[in-house]
Amino acid sequence: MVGYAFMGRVHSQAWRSVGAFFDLPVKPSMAVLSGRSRANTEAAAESMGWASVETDWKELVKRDDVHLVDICTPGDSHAEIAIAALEAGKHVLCEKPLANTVEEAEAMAAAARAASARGVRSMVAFNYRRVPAVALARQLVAEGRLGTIRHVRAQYLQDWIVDPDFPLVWRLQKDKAGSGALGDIGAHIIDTAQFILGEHLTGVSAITETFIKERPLADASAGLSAQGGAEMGQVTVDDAAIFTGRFGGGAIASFEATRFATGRKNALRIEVNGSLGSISFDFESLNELWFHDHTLAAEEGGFRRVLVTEAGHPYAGAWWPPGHGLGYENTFTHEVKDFLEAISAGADPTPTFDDGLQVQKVLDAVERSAGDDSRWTTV
Ligand code: 4PW
Repeated sequence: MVGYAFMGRVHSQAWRSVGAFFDLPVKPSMAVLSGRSRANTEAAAESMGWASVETDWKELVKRDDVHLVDICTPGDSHAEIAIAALEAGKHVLCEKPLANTVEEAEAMAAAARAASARGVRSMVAFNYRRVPAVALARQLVAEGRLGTIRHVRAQYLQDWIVDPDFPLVWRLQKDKAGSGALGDIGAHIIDTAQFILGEHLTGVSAITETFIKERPLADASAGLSAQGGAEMGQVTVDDAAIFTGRFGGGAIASFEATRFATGRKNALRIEVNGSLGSISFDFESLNELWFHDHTLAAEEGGFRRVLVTEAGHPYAGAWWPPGHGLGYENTFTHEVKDFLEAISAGADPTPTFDDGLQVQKVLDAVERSAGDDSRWTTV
């Protein structure tokens, strides 16, 4: 694994626990963690269960005991690490968004296609696909239970940078993160919506906004919290992005990604309306999927709560008895489980780097539209 901050911690938890809950064809062994500071990387490796450390990811990629590289760094290093790892014959799991630009994502997808022909697999870490309720929503759509899809309403709402004194962490710097709320959390709702529908967005019209243009430089940061100093720096990404879009199958959609929705912590919400019914999901209640079956008599209709914790629900049976529920970390465990199974089966896992590239193209279309008075922009 490369990187040991927030994503590194949650991916480590997934690698540690996956073999205890799923009957796997191969057993992962956590060989080496890479980070720039030896002392910090050693401390992280010790607490998270990695057997050794490297201070240069290029050394990690060369090692014979490394068969899979998990990239948990900011977006500015994804392309270089992923392409080097794939060329060295290592399977690659890469955090989202796949890259900071479409050009980088194209190079990564090309490397992934070439590697796939040699049996080397890659996957982009859109973890919310692996929430049991989201996987169930996709099943219901695929089974036709919602009929023809007319509307998608997707939001990803957070509030962790509302305070103007919150420091300029890497997620607020274009050269590190590519974009702001758009790429960090908007990418998730784009992927989740496309996953549930099994279709792609074909065009968008967008606005973006940066509410706080300058912030204190960050002295230290961990996960989504940080301390700042007295010196100020420019915010170079969007704080919020809103866009409308159209899906290949004709559904129309609205998307909203913001870190300024006070009171909303990690509210990834999606509602889909079809001719035969609707589903509604909110990550802040991740064990629930709300389902309205429009084929019922009007007197019996209405949204009902499906508690997605039954053994027959996607992923849920491997964990706890019905009603005991899962959390954020479990979605990453499901991700690595599916990745290991695909490697073992000799198949490309999803989402592929081509899927990551397609999301990157949507992000790019959103930015182009927002920069051109919300002009309708083809993906
Ligand atoms: O990928 C996203 C992150 O970058 C996460 O799912 C949530 O938003 C938590 O942190 C950020």
